[in-house]
Amino acid sequence: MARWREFLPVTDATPFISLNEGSTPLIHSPKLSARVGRGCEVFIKYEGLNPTGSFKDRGMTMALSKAVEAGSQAVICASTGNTSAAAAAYAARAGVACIVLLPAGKIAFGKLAQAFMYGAKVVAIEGNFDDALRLVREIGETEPIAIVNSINPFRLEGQKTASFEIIEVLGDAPDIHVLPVGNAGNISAYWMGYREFHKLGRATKLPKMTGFQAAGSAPIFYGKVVEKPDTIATAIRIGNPASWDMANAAIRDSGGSIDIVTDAEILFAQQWLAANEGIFVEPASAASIAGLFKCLGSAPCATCPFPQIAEGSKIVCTVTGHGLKDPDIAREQCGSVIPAKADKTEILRLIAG
Ligand code: AN7
Repeated sequence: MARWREFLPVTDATPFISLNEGSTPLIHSPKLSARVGRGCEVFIKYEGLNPTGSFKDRGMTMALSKAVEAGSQAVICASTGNTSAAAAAYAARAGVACIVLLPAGKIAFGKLAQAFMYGAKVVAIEGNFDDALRLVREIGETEPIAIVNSINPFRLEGQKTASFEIIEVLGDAPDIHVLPVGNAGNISAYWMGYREFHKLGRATKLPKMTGFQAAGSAPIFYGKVVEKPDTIATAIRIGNPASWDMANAAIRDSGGSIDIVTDAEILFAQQWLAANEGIFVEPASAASIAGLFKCLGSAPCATCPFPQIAEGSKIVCTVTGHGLKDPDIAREQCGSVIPAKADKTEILRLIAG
């Protein structure tokens, strides 16, 4: 991300706490392009290939750099898993302490393993992400600990660089950008990045920002706080998003939409993407692909931008985190082996069946 420094709130005095995040591949999907039809092209921004396996690294390099610049000795965040993994890694890199508040029992195992290995202090609270974020805000008021959740504005500054990379590769902004929405920081950050490059003349247009929430955790779609959010996509199990207003503005100002996808649709899309394009993402990330399928199906939302899509449009779907983050889902969904003796004849018989 160092190459975007001139667009980031850093000076020569800012230390550069980095693990070479960003510059993730924008992968063309022939199969999804064919499904959209009319000469449209679909690209997948594979954010699972960041150093800790999610897009959170883009924001965390900035948050930790600024925290260290300000003299912080410790950082804290609430998380559904990926923010804590990134915070723990960048804090380790910076040599500062890291405390993470997680909703007990609702964190995918890969993410928990990361927080442990990077040496964070892991606190599992009885409550959901929204409770954890409220506690982090309270702790930040009285303790000398820097908050590195996306209420820290440097996080979104870092995350906006994904838009820059997309414009760089496509030569312009896409027409539609589809992404999962949880705490709503990422959709706000992408919109910030697109507008910034548009203003600078590096893009001639702005994409319609099209967000998807899990049906059981969809406060923005329903327009009200969800007290008990629920979804298999634990990363986006959030009932009161921190960047709610910014996300609404991005959706409204871009002519985009916000819609929901069910857990079944998410799991189908996750398996479809892995089995058909070789891209393995975690369930929350698959919400964007599930959303694309919904847009193309018989029941898109009232403001869906796809029915009006022009011939040859470019669509980008962000997939936010790596599939290995949540190994239990893979085991539950499709984990079956074929037991066999170490015998060639038997193996050939079994694989032919
Ligand atoms: C894989 O880690 O909120 O709408 O605490 O991990 O910007 O919140 C994670 C969110 C999408 C939603 N996909 O992004 C956390 C956390 C994945 C995620 C989202 C998250 P935002």
